[in-house]
Amino acid sequence: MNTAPRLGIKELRQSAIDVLKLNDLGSMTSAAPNLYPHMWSWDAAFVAIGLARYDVPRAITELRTLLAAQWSTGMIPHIVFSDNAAGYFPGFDRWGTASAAARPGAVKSSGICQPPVHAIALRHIVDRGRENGGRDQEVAEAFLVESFDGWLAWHRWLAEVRDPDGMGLIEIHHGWESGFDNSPRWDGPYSRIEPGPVEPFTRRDTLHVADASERPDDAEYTKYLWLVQQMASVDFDDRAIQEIIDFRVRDVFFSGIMAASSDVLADLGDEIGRPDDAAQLRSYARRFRNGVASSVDPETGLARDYDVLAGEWISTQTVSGFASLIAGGDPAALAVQQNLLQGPEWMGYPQMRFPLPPSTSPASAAFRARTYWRGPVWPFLNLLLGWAAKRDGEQELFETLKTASLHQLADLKFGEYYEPFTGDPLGSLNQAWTAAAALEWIGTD
Ligand code: 2M8
Repeated sequence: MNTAPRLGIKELRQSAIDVLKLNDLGSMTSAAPNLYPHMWSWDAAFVAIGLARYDVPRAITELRTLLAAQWSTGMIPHIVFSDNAAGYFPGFDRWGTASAAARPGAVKSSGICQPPVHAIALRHIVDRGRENGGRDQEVAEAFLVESFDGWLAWHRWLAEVRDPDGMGLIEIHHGWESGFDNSPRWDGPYSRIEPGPVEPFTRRDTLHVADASERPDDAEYTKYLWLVQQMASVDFDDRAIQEIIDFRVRDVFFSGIMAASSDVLADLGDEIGRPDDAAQLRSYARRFRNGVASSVDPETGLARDYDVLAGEWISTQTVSGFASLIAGGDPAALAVQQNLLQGPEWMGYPQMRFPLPPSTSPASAAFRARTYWRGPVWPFLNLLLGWAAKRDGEQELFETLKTASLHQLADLKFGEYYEPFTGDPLGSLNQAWTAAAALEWIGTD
């Protein structure tokens, strides 16, 4: 049953396509027109999912551009810089990756990564290609064969370098790697950082939002830049970074994505006759699913990050606590999380404008309704949760997320994030992955 609101769907679809076109820089899509004038790794994957709904070859170009930035280690960098150097801080020069040995010389990129949602995007491209048939199918299947080794190297790097002890939890070295930049998840680890001298800087992000208090503050930015300087001091050699960096956290949401994505890539590997690689990817999927499961707090039912330097679990009420729903696994454990997610502290919180997960529970003291990763609702995350619900046969949760998302996005603003109680779009408008999420919701039954 399609419970999507009928009115305005055509207009929403066209507006979403217009937003992706507005952000189209040729062979990459900027994450947002002004605030983020470059390509971001996990944004690109969601953008590709949206593009695949109306232009399979263009979706392929998006992932191909990202993969061309892959480091020789296997790492996929979190920013691939466009030529618009002036628009964003920190830009390529400030990152200090120019002399990093593993960076492909022709492509300017940052030196950290983001969650590996890419195999999921590749799956969508192949599926859309097959549905359309003809030339779309041909190019999608050819791209799968062409790019498989790149994605495999990416997953191997994560498994070997970022989880060297096989805990099933990926270690990150910067809040930016999580994608949840200033989430309360990272308040503890950041509170213990005492930055050394940081070169002077002028931020640009605050120029592009209506209210600067929605963004992280200057003290937070100083720490973000300090970590970048620490990494640059060892030329972004990842193993050396682990020895010196002031931020070492095992990120449970990243790990949940790693589990889900490894399974997807394994299936794709099987389809192109790579059974050994598929078996290895399935073992990664099991390892990270178990890692996520082992982090669940028996008292709250939420999955937790682990602060390596402090030697303690991080207990916050953020949406990352639902990492098990992304990772998949034991149906009984998933049922607990599904109920929690739809319950009164999350989607069912009484004042919610739409029944969608806020990034931090309004029941938590850390909740801030308008501040970035501290409370607002993020449309791309809802799409990811919906995808996982569908995978696991949770049709009711899927329909709830879909209907609410389509209502939320009917404002045609494509906000980066939304105020949970008023439904106001916040951050950047015309955010690319929000438009992509709209296209994908419209396309799925
Ligand atoms: C935000 O992060 C960037 C840094 O990577 C920033 O604030 O400058 C996050 O929301 C991140 O998850 C996202 O990928 C990026 C681009 O949309 O913006």
